[in-house]
Amino acid sequence: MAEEKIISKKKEKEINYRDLTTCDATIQMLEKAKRDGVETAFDRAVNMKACPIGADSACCKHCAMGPCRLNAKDPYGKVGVCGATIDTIMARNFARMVAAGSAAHTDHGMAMLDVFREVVQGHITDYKIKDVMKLEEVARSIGIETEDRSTEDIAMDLYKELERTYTQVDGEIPFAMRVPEKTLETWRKSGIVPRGAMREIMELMHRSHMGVDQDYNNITKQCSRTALADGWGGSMVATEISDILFGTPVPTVAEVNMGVLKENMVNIIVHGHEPNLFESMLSSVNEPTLIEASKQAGAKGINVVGMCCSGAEMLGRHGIPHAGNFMSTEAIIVTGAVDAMCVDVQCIKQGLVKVGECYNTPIYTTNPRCKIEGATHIELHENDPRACTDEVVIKAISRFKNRTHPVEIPNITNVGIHGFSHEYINYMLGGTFRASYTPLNDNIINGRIRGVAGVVGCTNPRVKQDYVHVELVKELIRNDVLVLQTGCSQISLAKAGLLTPEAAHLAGPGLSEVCETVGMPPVLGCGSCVDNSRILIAASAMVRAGGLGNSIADLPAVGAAPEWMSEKAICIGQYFVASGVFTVFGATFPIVQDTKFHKLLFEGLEQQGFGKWGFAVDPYEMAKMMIAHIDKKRKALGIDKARERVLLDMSDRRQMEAG
Ligand code: NFS
Ligand code: SF4
Repeated sequence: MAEEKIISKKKEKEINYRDLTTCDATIQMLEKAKRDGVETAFDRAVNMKACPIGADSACCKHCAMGPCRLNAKDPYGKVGVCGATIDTIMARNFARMVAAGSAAHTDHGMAMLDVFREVVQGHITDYKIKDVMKLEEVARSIGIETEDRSTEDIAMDLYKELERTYTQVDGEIPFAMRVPEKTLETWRKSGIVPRGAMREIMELMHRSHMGVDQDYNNITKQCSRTALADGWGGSMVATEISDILFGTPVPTVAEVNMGVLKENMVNIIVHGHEPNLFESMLSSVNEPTLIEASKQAGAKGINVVGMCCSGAEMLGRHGIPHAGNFMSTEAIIVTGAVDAMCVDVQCIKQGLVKVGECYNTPIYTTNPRCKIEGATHIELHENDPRACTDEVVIKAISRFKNRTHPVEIPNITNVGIHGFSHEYINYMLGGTFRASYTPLNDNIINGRIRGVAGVVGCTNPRVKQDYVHVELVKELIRNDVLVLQTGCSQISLAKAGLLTPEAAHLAGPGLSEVCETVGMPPVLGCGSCVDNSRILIAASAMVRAGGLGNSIADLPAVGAAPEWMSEKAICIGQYFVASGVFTVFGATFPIVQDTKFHKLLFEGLEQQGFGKWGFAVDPYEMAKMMIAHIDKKRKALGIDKARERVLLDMSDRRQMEAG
């Protein structure tokens, strides 16, 4: 599979950046970087031949008798020194990715929960409970009494309950109560309802150690359990607590792309994942004395913009502009206009520091978990977050005053609507008085909407940036599939202008009719990667609303991460699959085809009542697979005929209108 790459890698150093990305702003900056003699991940990807054995996951270095390299062309021709088969080796490698991905999301969620506890106990005063209604809803959803109780009492109970998501030794995590019954039953039968994330990750690390679990079936079970501890655990807690502390997103008009930088302002980028840094930065840049200081320095003011998932969350919560996704983080520094890049955790390329040095843009790390050699560390302490973010602003102002490099900002911005929380989708489709998912289900049952797809995840320099995301989503909506988005993928589509109600004309007749009636875009931006949990909640709500089967696996719903690169993405994929969703990945898949482990992930899991994995590099092939799956589910539900009728009806009507 490693050979099936979208970009043909050239031996010679001459790179045409148009082959590597469809983002015009990024191309402009990469070309400038080339003139300036500056290198980015795009250049390094061309010059770094991916190890083919590693790409197939046919290499094990879990002990010093190895590393052992098996041959993907003859997968059963050889075993490791300890006797491990290709299936064991691949399953263990896969397990380690799931464990790392789950750890990243759950550690993020736990950090949010720490902040929440300290806020509730009054030790942190810079953050507050902003959304009491959401607090009560989340509390009720896991059986906490809210009637006639103080916000503090409810919040403390919620804290104690949610702490179990991480620390619980035995029993089911609290949000298991949100899982549709039949889905939960499938998990229970397989013994994969997560206990606490710490326990699941620990056990998965243990079992994938040399000489422990050497049955790929059994390893896969613990992969599912650990991944579910992320999706229905760590990530879901991160989303819900962030909403409670900082507000539940509602549709908000916002700008994306590099044009959101302003030459005459102090530009600060916040990049990473945890909203507490960004919230504090917002407070700092609105501080009158700091604004005044920026003016003293000759700027028109302070301009804060987001990147990656930090930014994706701020789009829907506050309408803060977003400068670009993962593969644009180095390129944007090339503008020379970035006076500070402030980061916390995850998806932060070490290469940023070097590019920053070339353009006199300092990178500020703020989280004790993430320091980078050559970056300046200014730690954010939640009991006094402004100390950190004020200092970054002051330093940025001084960098503005002493800008040494000519500034070139690509003059491109794209306006779109972001912030479709599952609460809002409910409200939007159901109306004020009967908020529910029933109208969505009705439109699926009557065939106007063929099905629902979650298209999410990273960008990756091994595929043409944004291209697969955009083409896939266009193809899906053209076929009446409603698309929900998060993370870097959402930014790809926002740049392509599809997060607007006007994009409804690109949708098929059924979906466009629904979009026009409701006034919504055919592509709904739901937030950051942890906000994939919103998609899980929406899927559960669809099951509960009725008419589309009894489990998530029955829904005409699919998922995709077409340009994935991170271990977090693999974990997300596994929790979608374990939740019952057919999930297609692009770029590359770290498993050898025609092996037993491959068969299990791509077929076997579905037979056990879960979803399954899919893989395709080409966006059109990917769309075809996803639509075929949706149609299969429609058929099983007996609603395939309704769609034919509605489409016939529509073409009649159009003919009548034309005539
Ligand atoms: Ni998700 Fe967010 Fe982007 Fe990928 Fe990275 S920022 S958590 S991992 S690259 S979508
Ligand atoms: Fe080789 Fe087995 Fe050691 Fe892996 S665990 S490196 S397959 S001997």
